Amino acid sequence: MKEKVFIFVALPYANGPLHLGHIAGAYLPYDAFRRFMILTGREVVSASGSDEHGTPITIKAMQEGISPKEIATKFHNVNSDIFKRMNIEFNAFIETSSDLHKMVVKDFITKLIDKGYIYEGNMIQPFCPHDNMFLPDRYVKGKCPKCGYENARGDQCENCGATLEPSELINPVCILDGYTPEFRETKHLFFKLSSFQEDMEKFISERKYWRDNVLKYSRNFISQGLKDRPITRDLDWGVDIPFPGYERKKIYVWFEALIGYITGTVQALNDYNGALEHWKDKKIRHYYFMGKDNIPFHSIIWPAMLMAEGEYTLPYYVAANEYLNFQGEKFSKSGGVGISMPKLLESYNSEYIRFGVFYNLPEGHDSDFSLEEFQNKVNSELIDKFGNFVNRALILSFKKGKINRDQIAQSQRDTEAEKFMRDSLKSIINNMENVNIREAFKVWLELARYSNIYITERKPWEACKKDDANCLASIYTSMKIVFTLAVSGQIFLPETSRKLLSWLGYNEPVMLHEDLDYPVAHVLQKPEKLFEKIMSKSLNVSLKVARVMDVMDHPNAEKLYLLDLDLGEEKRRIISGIKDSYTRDALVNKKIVIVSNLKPAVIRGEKSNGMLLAAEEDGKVHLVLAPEEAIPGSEIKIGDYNIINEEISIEEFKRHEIVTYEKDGDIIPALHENNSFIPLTINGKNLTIDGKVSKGIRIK
Ligand code: B3M
Ligand code: ZN
Repeated sequence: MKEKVFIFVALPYANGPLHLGHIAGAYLPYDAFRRFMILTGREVVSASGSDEHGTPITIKAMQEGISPKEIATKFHNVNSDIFKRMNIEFNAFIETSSDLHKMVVKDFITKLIDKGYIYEGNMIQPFCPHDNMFLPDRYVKGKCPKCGYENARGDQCENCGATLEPSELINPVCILDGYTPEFRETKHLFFKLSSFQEDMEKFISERKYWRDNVLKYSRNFISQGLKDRPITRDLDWGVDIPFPGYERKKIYVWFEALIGYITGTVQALNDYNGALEHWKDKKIRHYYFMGKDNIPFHSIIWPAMLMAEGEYTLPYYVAANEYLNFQGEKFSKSGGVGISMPKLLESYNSEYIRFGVFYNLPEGHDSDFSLEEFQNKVNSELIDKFGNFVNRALILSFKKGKINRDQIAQSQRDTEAEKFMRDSLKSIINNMENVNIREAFKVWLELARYSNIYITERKPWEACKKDDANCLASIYTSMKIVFTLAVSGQIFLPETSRKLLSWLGYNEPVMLHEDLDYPVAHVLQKPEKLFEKIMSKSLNVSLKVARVMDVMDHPNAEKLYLLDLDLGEEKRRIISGIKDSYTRDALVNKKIVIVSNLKPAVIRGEKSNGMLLAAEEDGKVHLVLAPEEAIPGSEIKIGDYNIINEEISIEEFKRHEIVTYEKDGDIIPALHENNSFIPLTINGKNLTIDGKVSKGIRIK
C-alpha cells in the first residue's frame, strides 16, 4: 500500500497579488516537495487556500472602496491564476469565507469549548474614541518595543518578526484617523495555550530534525512561557462565534485560517468524515511550508490547538524559509519594492522563473534576487550548461537511432560519468527526502554542468566520424544522463522535463528512484530547441507621453504647479516645481514625458501621480518633450529594454541615470548605463529637450 502524506502550505492573504518573495519563501519549495513525494510513490493530499478574513482584507477593502468579499474573491482569482501559470499545484485550494470552512471551524471550536480549552475572559483592548470602536490589532501601529522599527503593526513587527500586542507598541496610533487609542476592557474568548507548556516542550524536543531557524525560534518562544491567547476580534468580517453576546465579534483570523488545513483535506477528499479519519491516522506525516514570519503559528499555536482537539496528528515537519530580498531590499507591496508575479509572468517563461527561484532559494538564510542576475543565470546556467548539454546529446542520439545498452562498451570516462550521475541522483533524492530543496537543486544543476564538460571532452561527434566504439558508448552514456536529469528535473522544471521525456518516448511522468532503468537510448522525434535565451534585458521604468491639459497653482506651496495631464485613456495630476521657468500658457498643450509608474506621493496636501522629466541648468528648467505627433499615453522606448511597468519608489527611479546626450549635433535625453548611452525614443524618433542645454546634465 502507498504511504500517505499530507502537505500544506500557508494560506496567502487574499489582499493582493503574490510577489516573488512569497513564491520563493513558500509555494515553490512546497511544489517541488509535493512533486518529489508523488514521484517517489507517495499518495499525497495537499492543500492551501486564500486567507480571506481578518484585517489585511478589511483594510485593503477600505482602501479600494469595495467590500471585503469582493477583495477576497478578486485576489483569490488572481493568485489561483498565478499558481496555475507557475505550475504550482494543490489538491485543494480553499477559500476561508466558504460555508465548508465555516462549518469545519465551528465543529473544531465547539470541540475545544467542550473540552474546556476555550473560556471567556476580559481583555484590555485599544479603543479609538474618535471612531467609537474597539480596534483590531492591525488597526493600530506604532514603534516596535523589540527592535525600534517605527511602523510595527499591532499584531506583529514586520521588521524583526516579533509577535506583538497593540498595548506593547510605543506611541500607538489608530490607522483610520491617527488618533491615540485608549485601552479599555472588553470581553473575548481565550484559548488556553498555557496548558500546553510541557507538552509543547516535549513536542519540540522530539523534532530535532527540523531546520535550525524553526527550532531556535520555537524554543525561544516556549521558553518565554506560553500565555493564553484571545481568539476573537472586534470585526464584522470573519467566521461567526456561536455564542450570544458575540454578535459584533468574529473569530480571530489566524485561529480559523489554521483550521483551513483541515478544510483543505475535506475539500481535496470530498469527504468530511473520511478526511477527519485521516487526521487521526498517526502514520500519515504532515508537512507544512511557509515564510519565516509564520513560524510560531505553525510550530506552536497550531500544534497546541491540535493537542487541545486531542485526536489529530501533529505536524511532522515545519519547513520555514527565510526571505528573498529584491535587489538588496525587502520585497514589499506597499513600499513599491519588487515585482509582482503577474508582471514577472508577462515578461518571462514560468520555467525560467522557477529556475531563478530554485537557484536562489532562501533556505537557511536570506537571499537576494536581482533581475540582472536572474537573466544572467538563466542564460549562462540553464541554457548554456543544461540546455547545451541536453541539446547536443539529443541531436547526436537522434541521428544515430536506437542504441541498446548491451551493444556498447563504456570507456573509463563513461563509467566515471555514470558514477557521478548515480551519486548525484542519490543525493537529490536524499536531500529532497529531508526537505533540503536548495541543496537538491544545486546537485541537479551540478550534474548538468558536469555533463556539459563530459560531452565536450568526450566529443562523440568525432568518435562518430571514425565510427569507433566510443561513438555509441558516449552517446548512450550522455543520453542516460539526459534521462536522469529529466526524471529528477520533474521536481523543479516540470514543463521542460515533460518535453524531454516525451521526446524520449515517455508520455507519462516517470517515477523517481535511485536505480532508474534506461536500457535503450532512443530519441523518437527531432528535438526542438529547448530554450530561447533572454535577449532583451528588463527595466522597471515606464516613461509615457502626457499632454498638459491644465495648469493650476498649488494651494499650499508657492513654487509648485498642479498639472492636469492627458494620457490617452487616463487622466492624471502631477505636482511640479517648474514655475520659475514656465508660465501657464507655455505649458498648456505641450507634450511632456512623465515617469508613469512612480508610487503616488502627497506633496503639501496634494496628490502627485507621477513626475515629469526635465534637465536643470543654471537655475532654469528644460522639459523633455515628445514629438508633436506622439499620442498621449504611449510608452517611450529605451533601446531594446523590455519595460516592466510595476510601481517603483522615487529612490528606485533615481538609480537609473538619464542624462542630456549629444548625438549628431542634437542634445537629446538618453539612459546612461554601463558606459553607454541609450537614446529615449518614440516611433523611432528621439525625444528632444526644450531650449538650449549642455550635454551631460542629469535629467530628473
Ligand atoms: N495568511 C499569513 C501570511 O500570509 C497567513 C497565513 C495563514 S496560514 C494558516 O503571511
Ligand atoms: Zn521589531
